[in-house]
Amino acid sequence: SAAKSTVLFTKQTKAMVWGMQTRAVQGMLDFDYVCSRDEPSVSALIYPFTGDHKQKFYWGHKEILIHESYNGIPEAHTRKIIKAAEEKGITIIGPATVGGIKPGCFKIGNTGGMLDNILASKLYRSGSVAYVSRSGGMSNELNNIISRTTDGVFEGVAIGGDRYPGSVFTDHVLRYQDTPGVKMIVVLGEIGGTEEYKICEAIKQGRVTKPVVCWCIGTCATMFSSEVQFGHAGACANQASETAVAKNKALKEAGAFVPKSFDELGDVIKNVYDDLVAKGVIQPAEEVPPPTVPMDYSWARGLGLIRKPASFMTSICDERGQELLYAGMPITEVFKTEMGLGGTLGLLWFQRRLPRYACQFIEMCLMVTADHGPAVSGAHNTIVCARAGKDLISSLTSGLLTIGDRFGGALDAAAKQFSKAFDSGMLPMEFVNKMKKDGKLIMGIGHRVKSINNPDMRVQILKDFVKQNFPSCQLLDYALEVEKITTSKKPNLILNVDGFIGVAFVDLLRTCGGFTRDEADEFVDVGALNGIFVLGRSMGFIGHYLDQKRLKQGLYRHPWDDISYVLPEHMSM
Ligand code: Q5B
Repeated sequence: SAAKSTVLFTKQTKAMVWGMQTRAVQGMLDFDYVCSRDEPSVSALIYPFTGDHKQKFYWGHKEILIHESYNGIPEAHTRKIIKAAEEKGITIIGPATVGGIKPGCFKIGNTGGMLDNILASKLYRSGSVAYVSRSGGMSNELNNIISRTTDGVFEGVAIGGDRYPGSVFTDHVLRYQDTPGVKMIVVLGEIGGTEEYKICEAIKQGRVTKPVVCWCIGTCATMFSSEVQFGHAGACANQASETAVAKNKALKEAGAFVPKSFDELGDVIKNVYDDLVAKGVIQPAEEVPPPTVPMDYSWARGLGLIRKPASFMTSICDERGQELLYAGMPITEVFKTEMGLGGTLGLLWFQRRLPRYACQFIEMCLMVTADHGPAVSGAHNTIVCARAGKDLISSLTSGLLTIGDRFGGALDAAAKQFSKAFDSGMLPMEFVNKMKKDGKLIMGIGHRVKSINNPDMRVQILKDFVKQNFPSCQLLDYALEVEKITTSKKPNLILNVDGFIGVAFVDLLRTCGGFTRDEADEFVDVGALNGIFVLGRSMGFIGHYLDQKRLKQGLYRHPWDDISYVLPEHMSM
């Protein structure tokens, strides 16, 4: 088999990450960034997929894309991989481990923990102490201990808890011995197996000359009357020599620095390090602060480290909890109280639970505005659009876009004009004359086909309801006085359906007890009332769309005999 390199990781080392490990990859890239690497260490994520995929990650403040590629090596091939690695002189770490880290160069996956830990343990730059442990979790503790007692970690590897790991303690201890930057070695062994005795041999034979600080965990096993299986597969003493106590004793006798307990490990590491500094073997480098990596937003927010004003405010509906809330009312309650569509609209548009008569009035408005035949501007547009082969939404919006001051969109303007005149104390006659003088139409007055001789029953139905149920309808009464004047001039200048709903809604908002005067005015100012016509008439437009499709009507073309062609005279033949 080929000779293995002593250098496992450099600043150019690249990784392919198995699985969709996005957090681990981001952790690796943040580490790369604080280490001032020129390039990210992850070149691809190996993940089953179909098609070309890219994943977005942060590189400092910037965003970068990393490829995903498909692969699927069955577990049965693992042994072949180990054999091939042996032949090619490749070191395998694991498989059951988080991996390893070389500060300033490269880290495998989640080794070293999150960025705060990496910064706290100064893993962004190289130190003089190399370690090898079995446990990945304990390797983080070693990062912490070594960073606090020495100039830091040179390299750390957790070989994993398997009974037969891809590489063993001595593989790494010997590598560290042969690596010039490593000045002392820390080994965290454990109960089970005999690997630590190979370190003893290497020390005794003079193969390892650098100071080795070593502790085997699991000394408490002797307190149990029977054998204890610790967390790792190999962590069980099958004979006396495999106990942690026996191995610690042998290591001490071989010349390793062995503390009395794990608690003393940091002190022993510090003593050995201080001695190396005193002898001039280690010259601690000047500290250079690492580049700043922006904090991950959700992490920092979770810890309460940052705050930011929301870019979006909402107050009518909350779907985040177990139950949907309409203006704070759970949807089950909305149904329990049988508030209907009017009540639901009250919650979502006005954030109020409206009185029953108000909910009924809203529903009646939606019913009377639902449709007024195919001839009106909006329905006509919807029909033409549907016959041009367009879909429901296009046909509906084509109709809705016709709604405006002249057709169906006069509710708010009527509410405003009538309120302003009424609130300023203008008499109905004065109001009509003023509008005439200013050359303005009175919004909510006039109809193409309805008149005093052909009354609009929709308006009559609403009028009866308002008169019977509203506590007061002063603005409606005022508008009816205006209507008397306008219809005396022309019979079609009636208070139309838009005008009626506009003024009656002002009465509702002002007198139902749920709104202050300012709130009532604000709803009119922001255009809430036209919404009633839009919502109601959507029912009709959708009906017309479905009707045209059902009747299989072809493309509409307006007949020539219904068009008056008035070309400029000088152009005519
Ligand atoms: N004159 C509605 O006009 C209509 C006057 C007026 C003072 C007025 C017109 C108007 C205001 C806007 C409005 C909602 C265009 C209507 C609706 C829903 C619908 C529709 C449906 C449905 C009708 C003739 C003479 C002229 C005018 C004068 C007219 N309106 N004066 N104030 N408001 N109203 N829109 O019949 O002296 O001869 O020059 O704009 O409220 O859209 O069913 O169809 O459910 O779908 O075309 O009900 O009134 O009258 O414009 O030829 O005017 O009356 O100044 O006077 P007409 P015009 P003069 S409801």
